[in-house]
Amino acid sequence: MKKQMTLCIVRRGDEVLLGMKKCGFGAGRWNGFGGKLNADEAVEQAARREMKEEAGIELIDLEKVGVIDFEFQGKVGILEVNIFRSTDFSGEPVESEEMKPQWFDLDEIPFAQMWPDDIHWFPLFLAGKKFTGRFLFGEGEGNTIVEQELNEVKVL
Ligand code: S76
Repeated sequence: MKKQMTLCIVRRGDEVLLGMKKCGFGAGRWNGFGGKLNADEAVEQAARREMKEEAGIELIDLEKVGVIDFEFQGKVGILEVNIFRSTDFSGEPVESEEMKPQWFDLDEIPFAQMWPDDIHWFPLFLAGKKFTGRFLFGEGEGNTIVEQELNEVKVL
């Protein structure tokens, strides 16, 4: 069974907005903003809601740019992460219970403190490409990629 998730990264000129995840899945890592879909919610609607809940901003534009399936050895199920890019929003990012937002220059993205898959697909994201992929993580803290596949696509 696939569980759909959203992940949104805001780009503003030569910077991206990431958040330090303070608790739960992926705590201690810089990440985009997102999460699970509510019942009867569309993926894009969930992406907007999560951005508002976790960073306090309302997205003006939103484009789906990637879909990556994640699996974890020893765990049942597939996380289908729908990745969005936004370049315009209203409000100012504020810290929430879950996330501490921070802008990063494109040449200072903290890959060592992010999910290990990010270093692979971020270049496609930053180049304005669309992509699909699959990553299998080993047992443990999600530090080891066991299998990976990543493809640039024309349409999603
Ligand atoms: O960039 C990522 N964000 C997540 O929430 C999970 N990667 C990832 N990989 C498991």
